[in-house]
Amino acid sequence: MNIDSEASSDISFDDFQLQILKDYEIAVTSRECSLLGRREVLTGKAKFGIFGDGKELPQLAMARSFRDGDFRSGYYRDQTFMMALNLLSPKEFFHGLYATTDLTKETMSAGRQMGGHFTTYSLNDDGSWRDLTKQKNSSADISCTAGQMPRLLGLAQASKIYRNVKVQQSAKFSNNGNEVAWGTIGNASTSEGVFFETINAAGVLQVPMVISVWDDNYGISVHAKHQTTKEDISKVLAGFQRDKDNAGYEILKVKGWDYTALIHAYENASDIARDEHVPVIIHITELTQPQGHSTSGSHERYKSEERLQWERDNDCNKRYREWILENKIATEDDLKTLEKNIKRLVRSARKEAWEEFLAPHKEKKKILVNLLENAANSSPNKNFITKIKNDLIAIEEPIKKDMASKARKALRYLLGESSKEKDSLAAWTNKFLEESQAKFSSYLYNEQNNNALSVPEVKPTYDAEPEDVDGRVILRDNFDLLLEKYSQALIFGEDSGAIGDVNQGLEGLQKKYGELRVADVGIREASIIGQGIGMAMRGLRPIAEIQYLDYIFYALFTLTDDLSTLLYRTVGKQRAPLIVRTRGHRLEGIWHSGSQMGGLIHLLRGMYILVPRNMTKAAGFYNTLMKGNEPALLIESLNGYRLKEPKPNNLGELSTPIGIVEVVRPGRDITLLSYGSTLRIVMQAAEELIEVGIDAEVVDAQSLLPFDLRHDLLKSIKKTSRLLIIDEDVPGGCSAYLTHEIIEKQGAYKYLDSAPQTLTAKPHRPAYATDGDYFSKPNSEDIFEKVYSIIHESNPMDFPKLR
Ligand SMILES: Cc1ncc(C[n+]2csc(CCOP(=O)(O)OP(=O)(O)O)c2C)c(N)n1
Ligand SMILES: [Mg+2]
Repeated sequence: MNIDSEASSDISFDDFQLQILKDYEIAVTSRECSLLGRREVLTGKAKFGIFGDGKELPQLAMARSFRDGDFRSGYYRDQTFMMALNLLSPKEFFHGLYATTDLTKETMSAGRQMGGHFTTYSLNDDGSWRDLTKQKNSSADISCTAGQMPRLLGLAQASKIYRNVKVQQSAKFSNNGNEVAWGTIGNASTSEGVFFETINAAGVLQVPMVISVWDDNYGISVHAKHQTTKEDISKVLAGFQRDKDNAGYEILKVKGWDYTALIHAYENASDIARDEHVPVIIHITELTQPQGHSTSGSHERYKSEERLQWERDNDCNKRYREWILENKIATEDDLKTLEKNIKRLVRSARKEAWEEFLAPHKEKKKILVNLLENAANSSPNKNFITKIKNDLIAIEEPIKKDMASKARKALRYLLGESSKEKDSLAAWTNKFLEESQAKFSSYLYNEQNNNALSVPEVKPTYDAEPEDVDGRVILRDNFDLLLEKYSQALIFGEDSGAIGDVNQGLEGLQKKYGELRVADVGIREASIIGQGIGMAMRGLRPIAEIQYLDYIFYALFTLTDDLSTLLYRTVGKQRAPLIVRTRGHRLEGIWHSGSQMGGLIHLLRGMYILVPRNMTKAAGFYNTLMKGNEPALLIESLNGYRLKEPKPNNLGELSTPIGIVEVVRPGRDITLLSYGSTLRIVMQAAEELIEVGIDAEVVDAQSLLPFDLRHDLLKSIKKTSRLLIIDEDVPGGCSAYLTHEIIEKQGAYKYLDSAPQTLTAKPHRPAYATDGDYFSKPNSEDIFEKVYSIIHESNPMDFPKLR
């Protein structure tokens, strides 16, 4: 549907005039920032710049319809929107460019993200939630094109849940689900698969989501003809348009320079999404890039002169200005004065930001110069240290690296000396490095005391004669209790609803808790995770199910780029305590092997990764996670659902501690570390080894991220002096990580009498069926022989060669 130009109907003409001029002021301010921003990069003060020029006008219209409680999930072009909502000042914009590490100045990420990545704060300094309904919210951007889409879905779905489910303590998160989630995306980024996946999912779910496509015909240098069928995303999406018989989308198409049409379209979209919970797509066409894509290149290289001229003529700010004059809303003189003032304001904002960026560095430089001078005067290497000092003095605009590097190099010239001047320099350097490092490395994990690591262990307790039940029953009954206890909790995944998951771990729970809290979803892993991220960011406690571990890779980018970095990239100001439930290990077949742990533990730093050996342990982990605030991936052992376990009588209460290993079989000759289903095979091998006189200690890792916070492995190795790590990942995968943890971090090498070893699956994907498994993954004979060979090597007399 095309929107005609028509004035906003809700306000008086005078107010509308004022609004127009206010918007013009913001448009010009934003543009001036972009123009000066590019210069800052070209003169070397900033490293990279990507700006919102050419996209100002539709963002002003979006801001006009954006209300308290709403959420944005967008991308790097949205500086004008943020400025319109007073969430970004010109000075903060420049701090973003310079990467100032002070969060009170670079309010988006304290310099962790490039400029152009926009965030608001959902959390107070103590980690408690702010009242999100009383502020305008922007979920923290990521750089990956279309990476904002999955999260957008969850942000929108939260409104649907809050409107239709009675959730306790929801006042800070929603007012009857009236909040809209606003997405923005570039035209070229709609080529990404996850764009279409999310669009489809939101149409199915019917959630209040308004997605704007800023269409400037290009994705860097690549024209729309290479990006989009028919070169027109709204034409492509036309089949999603709702009609009288079918739910779907409202699709609007507006020209990006047409102010009144934009205002009208956004008001319309807001009403439809907010009131009816129907998703809306707004395709904004005829946008431009006055300075090209980013500071990395110039668009003159790939745009024709004709196109460049068209962009100059149709620049939205220019056409807006012409429209203001034509309609006599202001005079040429009025606008010139306004523009001149804005230029001055932005220039002084830039200057102030640069001075503020430098001020703490200059302060530190002064101190360091002093320390270097003193150290030089007391050292036989005076000349060398003085040179370093003079080099530092010559740096007029010092950064942290300059100081760190000079101080550390100077200390090399003081090797072997002892003086109080040297001690002062060393102490200053240590403190400087520690303080600086924290600025770049804090908040990978929750550092507040509301984290899951501080949840105390509650051991399972049993009746005198406990019933032996299938593992899946333990999970099911525990999930039942969790859903009862936490009205914020909800579970969704492929086949999770009506049949209660493929292994009946949720059997009967949809009937009991309804289709919104225990839900079936489409086959679309990335947006399943997105649902979880977005809902968790709005105070819900989603458990997103990925049907089998092998299929998590369809969602891996969302997990690694978005979820794992959220706390870090917002310096602790946003979180998404999403629990990802999946099942794996010891499956059979190339795409059902279920054990690609190496990839996951490396790519998902920022999440917990838990690998319980049975369902009682798994239930305990879920209970622990619900009491904490961190995202986690929990892998249930697929072959454990039908294994009998004694049923604890404290389900819902028992809790497995995170980051703690468990010695499941004490022994004295060698430490065998494993996890998940493989652990059962290791236990079997340990029983066989005792028959040849080898007494193995078996340790269950249980928690890979974090691993063994108490360093219990070190204690075990001090006793046994030998270590074998067994898993079913590829060689050098998770077992290499565990080796690093134990040998390097825990320092266990000092206590080893044999080389630490690993026994893993083969490097290829596991072949199918029993023989495929036997010859692909470690079996009990492999384990027996490997242990035997280690013992044989150290004592060939008593343990002669086996074969
Ligand atoms: C997943 C991913 N692939 C590639 C890039 C590199 N990249 C950054 S912006 C961009 C073009 C995006 O074009 P469009 O979506 O039209 O947005 P525009 O910059 O034109 O507003 C590309 C390819 C990226 N950031 N992420
Ligand atoms: Mg584009």
